[in-house]
Amino acid sequence: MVNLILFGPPGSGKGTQSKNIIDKYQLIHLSTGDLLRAEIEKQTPLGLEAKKFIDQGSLVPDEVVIGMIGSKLDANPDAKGFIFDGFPRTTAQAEALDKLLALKKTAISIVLSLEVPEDELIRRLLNRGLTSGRSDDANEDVIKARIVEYHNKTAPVADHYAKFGKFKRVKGDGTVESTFELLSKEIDELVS
Ligand code: B4P
Repeated sequence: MVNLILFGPPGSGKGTQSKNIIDKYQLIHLSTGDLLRAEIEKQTPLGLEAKKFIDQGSLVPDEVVIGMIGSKLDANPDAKGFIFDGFPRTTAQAEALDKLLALKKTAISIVLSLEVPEDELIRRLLNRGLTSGRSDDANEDVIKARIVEYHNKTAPVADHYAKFGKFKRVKGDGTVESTFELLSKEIDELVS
């Protein structure tokens, strides 16, 4: 079983590359951003609560996203593997994920971290905000708040997996195609 974490700051290409990876490697895609936006769209109590955080560029509380991921893992008992996109975003989430996977007698295979300079992240997200309708892409202040959250709360997740030799940086500022080639090279080594 191959379990990947696609890691990186907002706008680094996690969602974009996940789509390519699931097509090529038949992994189950678990994106906490997509799951939260679906809850917001349906106006569920969880979605209404999460929206308050997302609109400000803050992370949603750990227990909310950990619960969502736990349910999705249980719902896919026959999966060949998972790609975690946008999760874990805190060390507490990483520890919870490790425990959830251990219960299923599996573990994270590798964390692939997309490295993109900050000015390019801001440019991409503002550009997406022109058409996405996403409140968190709409203005530069919220985008900068998301990047600050990333440095304060998410970047330490890299150390958590580096300790186990499971963290790999990948250049993410090329084209979508060239970045996918670099990621594929890493994943091919795992599946071969
Ligand atoms: P996410 O949906 O995960 O948002 P993201 O990080 O902005 O998305 P992503 O990184 O996948 O976007 P991509 O680069 O592919 O989270 C949104 C919010 O939900 C968070 O801020 C937080 O509030 C909450 N949340 C989610 N998960 C959480 C968790 N685990 N814990 C707590 N809170 C959580 O795409 C960006 C743009 O760049 C696109 O327009 C794309 O087309 C473009 N792009 C991508 N690659 C490119 C390339 N190579 N060249 C040019 N443009 C490119």
